[in-house]
Amino acid sequence: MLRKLVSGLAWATILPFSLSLDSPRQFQLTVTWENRSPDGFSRNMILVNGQSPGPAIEINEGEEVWVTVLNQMPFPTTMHYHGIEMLNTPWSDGVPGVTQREIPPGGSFLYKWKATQYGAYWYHAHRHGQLDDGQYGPLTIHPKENTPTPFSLISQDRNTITAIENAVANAKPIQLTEWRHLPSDDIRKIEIAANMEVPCYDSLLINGKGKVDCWSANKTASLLSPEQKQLLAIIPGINSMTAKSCLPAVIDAKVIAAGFPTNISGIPPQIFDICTPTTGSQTVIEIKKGESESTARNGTTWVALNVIGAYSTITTTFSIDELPMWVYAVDGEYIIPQLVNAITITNGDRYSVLVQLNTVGDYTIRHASTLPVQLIAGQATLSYRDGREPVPKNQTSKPYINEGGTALAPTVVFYNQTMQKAFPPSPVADNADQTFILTMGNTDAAYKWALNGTSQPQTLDVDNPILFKPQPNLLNNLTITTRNNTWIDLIFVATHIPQPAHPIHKHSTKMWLIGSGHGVFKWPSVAAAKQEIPQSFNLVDPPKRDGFSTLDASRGPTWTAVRYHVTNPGAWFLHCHIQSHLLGGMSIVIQDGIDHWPTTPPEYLNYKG
Ligand SMILES: *[C@@H]1O[C@H](CO)[C@@H](O)[C@H](O)[C@H]1NC(C)=O
Ligand SMILES: *[C@@H]1O[C@H](CO)[C@@H](O)[C@H](O)[C@H]1NC(C)=O
Ligand SMILES: *[C@@H]1O[C@H](CO)[C@@H](O)[C@H](O)[C@H]1NC(C)=O
Ligand SMILES: *[C@@H]1O[C@H](CO)[C@@H](O)[C@H](O)[C@H]1NC(C)=O
Ligand SMILES: *[C@@H]1O[C@H](CO)[C@@H](O)[C@H](O)[C@H]1NC(C)=O
Ligand SMILES: *[C@@H]1O[C@H](CO)[C@@H](O)[C@H](O)[C@H]1NC(C)=O
Ligand SMILES: *[C@@H]1O[C@H](CO)[C@@H](O)[C@H](O)[C@H]1NC(C)=O
Ligand SMILES: *[C@@H]1O[C@H](CO)[C@@H](O)[C@H](O)[C@H]1NC(C)=O
Ligand SMILES: [Cu+2]
Repeated sequence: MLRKLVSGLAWATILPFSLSLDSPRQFQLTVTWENRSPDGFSRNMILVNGQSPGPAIEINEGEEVWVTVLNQMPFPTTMHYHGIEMLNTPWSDGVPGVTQREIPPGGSFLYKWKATQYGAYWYHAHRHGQLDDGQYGPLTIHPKENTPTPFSLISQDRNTITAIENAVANAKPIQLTEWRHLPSDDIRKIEIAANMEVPCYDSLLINGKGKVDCWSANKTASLLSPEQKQLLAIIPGINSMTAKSCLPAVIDAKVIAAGFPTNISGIPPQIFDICTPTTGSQTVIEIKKGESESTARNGTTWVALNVIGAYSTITTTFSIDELPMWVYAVDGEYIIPQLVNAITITNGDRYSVLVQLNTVGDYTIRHASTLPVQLIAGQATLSYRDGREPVPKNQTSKPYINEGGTALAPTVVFYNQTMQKAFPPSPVADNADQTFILTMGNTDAAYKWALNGTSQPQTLDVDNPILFKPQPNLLNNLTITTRNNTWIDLIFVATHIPQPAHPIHKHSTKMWLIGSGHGVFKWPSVAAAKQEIPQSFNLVDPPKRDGFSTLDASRGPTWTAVRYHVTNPGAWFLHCHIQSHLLGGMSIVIQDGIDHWPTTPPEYLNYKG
């Protein structure tokens, strides 16, 4: 509160409505459909207040937040606040057909919620593939005073800790995305016509900037993983990736289409085969020595970054040349810090990291895909300057990873989620009250997916959101129902082989990853499985997040078990965060706390635009 009062003083005279400390923090996000060229190629895309990524929403824990979304696009939309639990405000979660009606062209919607958490979050569209068209931005919540922090585990020096705290209070978002030259709805049409996903991108962006980088056949060949070599060998005569460093469509049709009939003849050649380089542009994060209070007395400057995996499909390796990173928070919550050189990042992930700058210079920030379907990488620059020292000439930083996302030396340490420990500890219940086993896989086409045997229709019944009228006894493979204050196990089983890892995201409250393994999950519950394979479970101090990747099932069946506590009644979406899987139907709705169902306020219930 103190911080807000101080920073609010300057505005008090011009913004009379914000005089009261209890008045909500108000933001207006205007979304438009306009021509821009993030990677040097011009196309129509979604801007939020004239930019993509959209402006940062920065608030303090405990504040009421009002976000007005004004839709000035020629199609409907919604806005979701990824990782925000929406305590007692499920109608502001932003999922069309689950929590609200769509915002029509020309319409607006007032999202009201309370910041009951702290840390790094993000907002993004939750309609069709609009996230891929640029509708996303960072959301940062500063913790309440006296929130215990893990920084004394990084340094015991009081002055250094103060520099770290100042860096963290000014954490800079690093938003990572793929980019395509065709709008998401066009890509979807191509996928449906081909009866197959087309996971081949034009560029990778960092904070909305990048370039089309066409690699020589030699460079691509030198980066091939053993798995990619194996895949290329499937069809005789094909032994190289395409000009965009993608697996050729014929190989995808054989492998990822998993036996379904496909028709690749209608796929435009620029999707897989034609690469036209651009100059593009690059994000530069400028840090000046001594300019902010994050420079310690001994001259070291600390920088905090909120790294956000805003990806559509890929998983990457993220790294900053020469700069080890202290990972101090994951999905918004503090952890016991891990000192690493690289982090594997997937769709929806947030990693808050601290780096220490001792020498002026330019340090390259990198992300590189690790999925077999494409070799692709992107860069930004962390530029550290001191007014008194000369700028180094022609300096290039030394990378930890290559453009295939692989460590360049055995000493490169990756972030290890298995070792993730909440700070302070966040215990999980010993037993679950209810278990749901959810199968993952395709249904009747290679572009259709399901969380339990039934694909969610591409558009839910957008005019009749489930929140407004829950159905307690629904047994349709697409809905699960719980009672408030119970513990729930969700066991995701990949039985159809092959299938990739799925980054499963749950709306509202977070989950604990209590176990995972290879093979078939042949037990009715975690309790039963634990009797036989106790080493596959951690119920003592498991990682807690709002999204977990299931285990890769390209070679055999796998299972992944998460547990969560029902504390916030409402209709919550549970889905794969790979956009083509989500659009292909890989989602279910959880009717949490059916016995304490919230009453939707009339302005949401009667919303028409
Ligand atoms: C590509 O690699 C081959 C084999 O390693 C080599 O002979 C050739 O000179 C390389 N071409 C270029 C353009 O670097
Ligand atoms: C395959 O796609 C092409 C181009 O879209 C179309 O003309 C053709 O009819 C399709 N073939 C089949 C068997 O569906
Ligand atoms: C300043 O202190 C930190 C540890 O608190 C240390 O890692 C760093 O190397 C020091 N910087 C200089 C320039 O000595
Ligand atoms: C800078 O480096 C590039 C490539 O490493 C080299 O071609 C160029 O001559 C260098 N320029 C100067 C001024 O040293
Ligand atoms: C991650 O940590 C776990 C538990 O300490 C360990 O078993 C595993 O080998 C580690 N993974 C990697 C890739 O280092
Ligand atoms: C649920 O999915 C299974 C396939 O896994 C299917 O056999 C069953 O009919 C579905 N149930 C309903 C109610 O749709
Ligand atoms: C998932 O599908 C199985 C098999 O059809 C079914 O028995 C089970 O009830 C379904 N689960 C849910 C939550 O719908
Ligand atoms: C749901 O249960 C949680 C945990 O016991 C409790 O804090 C909350 O007040 C309950 N919500 C309602 C609406 O009863
Ligand atoms: Cu998926």
